[in-house]
Amino acid sequence: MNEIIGKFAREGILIEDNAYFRLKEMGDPATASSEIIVKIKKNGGGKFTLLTSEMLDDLFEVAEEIEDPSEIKAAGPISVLRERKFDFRVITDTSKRSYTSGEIGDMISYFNSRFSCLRDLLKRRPELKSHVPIADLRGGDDAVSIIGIINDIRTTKNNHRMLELEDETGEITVVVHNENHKLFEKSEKLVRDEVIGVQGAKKGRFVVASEIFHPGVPRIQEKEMDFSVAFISDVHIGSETFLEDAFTRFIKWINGDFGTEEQMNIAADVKYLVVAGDIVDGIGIYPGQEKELIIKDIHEQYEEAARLFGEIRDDMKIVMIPGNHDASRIAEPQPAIPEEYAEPLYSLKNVEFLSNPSMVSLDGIKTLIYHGRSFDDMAMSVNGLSHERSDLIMEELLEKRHLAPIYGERTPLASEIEDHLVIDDVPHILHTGHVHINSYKKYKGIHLINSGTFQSQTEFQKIYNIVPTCGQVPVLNRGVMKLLEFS
Ligand code: D5M
Ligand code: FE
Ligand code: ZN
Repeated sequence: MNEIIGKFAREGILIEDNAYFRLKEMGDPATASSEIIVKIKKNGGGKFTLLTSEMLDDLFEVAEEIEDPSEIKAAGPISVLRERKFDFRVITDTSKRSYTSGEIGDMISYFNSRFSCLRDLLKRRPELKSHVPIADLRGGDDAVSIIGIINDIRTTKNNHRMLELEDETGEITVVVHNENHKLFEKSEKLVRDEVIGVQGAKKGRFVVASEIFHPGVPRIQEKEMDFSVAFISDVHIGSETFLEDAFTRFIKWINGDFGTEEQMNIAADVKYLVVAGDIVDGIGIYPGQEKELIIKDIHEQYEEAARLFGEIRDDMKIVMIPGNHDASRIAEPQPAIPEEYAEPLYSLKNVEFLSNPSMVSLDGIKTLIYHGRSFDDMAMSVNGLSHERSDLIMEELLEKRHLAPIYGERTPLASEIEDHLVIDDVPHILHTGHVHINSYKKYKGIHLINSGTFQSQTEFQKIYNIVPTCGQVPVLNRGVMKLLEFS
């Protein structure tokens, strides 16, 4: 974006930060810059002018006051900006904050970070206010409460459940009796490495649980939206199973050139397009993948992605995170798609590249974006959870306040100094992909959205019996979920 600063600098105009950021959000910043320069010159701007945000406001007012329709046309980019004022903020992006030296010390600090964040949330519950360190538990205590991380889960021969719970002082075995039906059922959804609170009684070497607590989420106050957001993921450009025709129809729709009148009205209202990973198919992701690739070079895959995403109208803000097929580090949190692999994509000025996961504010709507790799582990570890019902998995992850609680299974997690996959801030929207099957649910006021795929069933998915839902795009239309079909 230095070209904008350069353009002004050549005219002797300096841009204040705020004005620069607003300019950057414009549909067509280059043309708008030219028009602003003309206006400043026309108003007799001196040799050195500082373009402030207030000056931009004044320039809009000038545009508003113009009566002659031909003049309104001339002020095109400015009036576009007036209609589309973006209030886009990045709340968390770990791209630059995420680092690890790979030492065992990091692992300890990683779990300490996870434990202390989640314990702070659990401590707010009245039942856990007086929790004690595990090492301080005495025999014969009637009622105790503890908070710990689950190291292991087993079922005994008599079908009771045993949890090994650890805090920074020690470890204890928690027993969940199968006669306590409700609690036993709840304990079926527990997974290794999550942080829970337990209320119970100390009996010998064990704590017999009477209640189990998750950090949990409160019901949130829903926020009004006067705009729409479209969600996609798992485009898999470069694969022979990428559904280019469906994707092209989707682009035509978002540009206002396709669909029924109602669908076109929705398209006109869409300000943001969120892309939750697997933009390209990548290379060497699974054995035998090259046989299914049409584009066998990662740079060329992103070049093709840039061609397609570049067709989207440029007053659409596109927010993009990587998935397990993209060229980022594979361990989560994954930094943004690296520019060195995706230069042509980076030349699109309306795309924001963020980490997986990331949290952004779209005009005040907090949106947590996560590709969803951990769903494989959740579906495998918990009875009743499956790829088809990723909405239920999202519910579970929100209650656990962690996007990928299980360490050391299929989801590679980087043991950072901090655990960036803890959900410390409750979002209005949780958007995921990866499973290639659309799902939607509103849970405690939070929109849980899985955006399916633009890839038809692969050989790999046939083996796992995964039947994708293709070319179906969820759109949050002023707070109401609409699923649009492009396949
Ligand atoms: O994931 C495509 C689909 O394949 C999605 O439904 C998840 C599933 N998948 C991917 N990897 C695994 C493993 N390792 N086990 C089980 N299921 C898996 P994609 O990331 O696009 O390849
Ligand atoms: Fe995918
Ligand atoms: Zn994936």
